[in-house]
Amino acid sequence: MTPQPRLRTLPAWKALEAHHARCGGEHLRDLFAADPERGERFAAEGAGLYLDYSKQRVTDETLRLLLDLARAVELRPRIEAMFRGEAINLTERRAALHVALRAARGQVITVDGQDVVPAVHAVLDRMAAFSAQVRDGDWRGHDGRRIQNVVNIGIGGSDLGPVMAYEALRHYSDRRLTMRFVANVDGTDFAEATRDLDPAETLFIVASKTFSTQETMANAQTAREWCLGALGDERAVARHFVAVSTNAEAVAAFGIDPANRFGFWDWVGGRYSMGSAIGLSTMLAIGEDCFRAMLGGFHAMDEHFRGAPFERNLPVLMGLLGVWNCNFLGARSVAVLPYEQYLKRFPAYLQQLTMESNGKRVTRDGAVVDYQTGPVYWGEPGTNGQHSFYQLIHQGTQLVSCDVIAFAQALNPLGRHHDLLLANALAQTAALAFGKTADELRADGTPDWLLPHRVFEGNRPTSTLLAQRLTPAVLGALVALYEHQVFTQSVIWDINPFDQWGVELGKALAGHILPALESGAEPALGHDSSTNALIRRCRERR
Ligand code: G6Q
Repeated sequence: MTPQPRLRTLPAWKALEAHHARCGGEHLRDLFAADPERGERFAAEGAGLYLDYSKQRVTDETLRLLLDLARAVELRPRIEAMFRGEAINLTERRAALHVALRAARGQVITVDGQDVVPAVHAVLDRMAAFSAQVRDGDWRGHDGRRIQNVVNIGIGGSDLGPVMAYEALRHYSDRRLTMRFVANVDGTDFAEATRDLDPAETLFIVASKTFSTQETMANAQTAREWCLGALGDERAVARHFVAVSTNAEAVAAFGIDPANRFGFWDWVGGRYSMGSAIGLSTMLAIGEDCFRAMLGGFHAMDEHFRGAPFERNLPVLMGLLGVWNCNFLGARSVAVLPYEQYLKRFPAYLQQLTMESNGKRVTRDGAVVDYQTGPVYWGEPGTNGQHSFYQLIHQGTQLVSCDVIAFAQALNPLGRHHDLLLANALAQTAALAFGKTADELRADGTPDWLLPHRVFEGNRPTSTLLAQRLTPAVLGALVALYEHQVFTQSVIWDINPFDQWGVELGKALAGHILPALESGAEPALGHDSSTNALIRRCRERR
């Protein structure tokens, strides 16, 4: 029998539908007017983060029904199954145990009967020793010169986390090291990342779980040639290349000393791996203590997610509010708006975390869903976005929900800059919620003909995440918050957030197109007529 999706048949879901039909249109203006305490009541705190969700379009009743839904889909036991290391990634038959990467020494987490925490800490200790050597100048290049540059080569989960974390924690980084990141197979990425670097002073980290990813292998090979071309000795590879990978054989075949491989495990998904050895570039930049503080932040949020009652549980609340926005209010996208320049790559990082995880159309047992799943995530740091796409969020025809992220303290206090920044962040959430009515505009002297253009409907939902300042621990907590929000939503939508079959087809097709592009002769082009014509055109113009 063809499996059927269950979600919409659940009484808890039907209750939400009925509730939405009754009061889904209520305006935030009225909700705030009716409850002077709303701004303080609709808030929760955990792991150093304060979440204000009072500007979400929910009432106490909505929250109660959403929490009923969380119980109906058995969220609590599903969280436990993840933390216990069960093989919850069903299609790949493995655990999804990123929480073990930040478990405290001595904590016991077993996979297939084996405690994985000692191995996690053994790798962390090796990373720490290596990072200290490089940062202290004890790890030298082939000709004895100090390493000044570190280039991380990796893509997807082996790039986005490391780049984001480096940018986010740059304030804490050792400025003597130049950090670069190469991901794209487009040669420009490598060329621009290395054009001003001296190979004798450059260390490459080849970060690839499988050590077989086409882009990463192409870039690693180019790096090898670039390095050996200058240093002229195969033995230089041992001083200028280290690997982060689960694939020991392929690392050795590349010529990297097995002693310079930092391993991790198949129960760490790429987009959940920034706390593993994939974070080696992060540790090189910020040092062991800051890296461990970041893991501490992750861990604090893990504990909060596992232990806090759902009504005060940040990832659960954000997950449920996201479901409400997406499935009931019709918001198909979420804008992530960090009012913190150091978080400029955070939206890009979140895009992979959220969309590769929850961009799925079938349930865990293969039924085609009859409801929306993961929304589109996008964003830019404030205030820049205000001068660009905020127009659509305020006055466009589609509903976008926003996550505004802000910090009470600046890392670079400069005159009034931080107050200006914060004032903008808070003003935007108020403007999005309350808008500006025709009456208010008239009272301000707006002429009638201009009113339709100047009216802000408001009622645009936002969540505000506030922390004291952007520290390594706060970054860890923030990332873990989104990881667990994604998990919460995947449980509601009954999908597997830990696989990514949707990236396979394009990879396979590229493998077929490459020979056609590279061959000189006109081959029997076995593709569709559009692809054939494009191949021919590219070849003619090479
Ligand atoms: C993430 C994905 C994917 C992966 C890259 C790189 O969850 O699995 O983005 O991280 O394809 O893979 P490798 O690390 O194996 O090179």
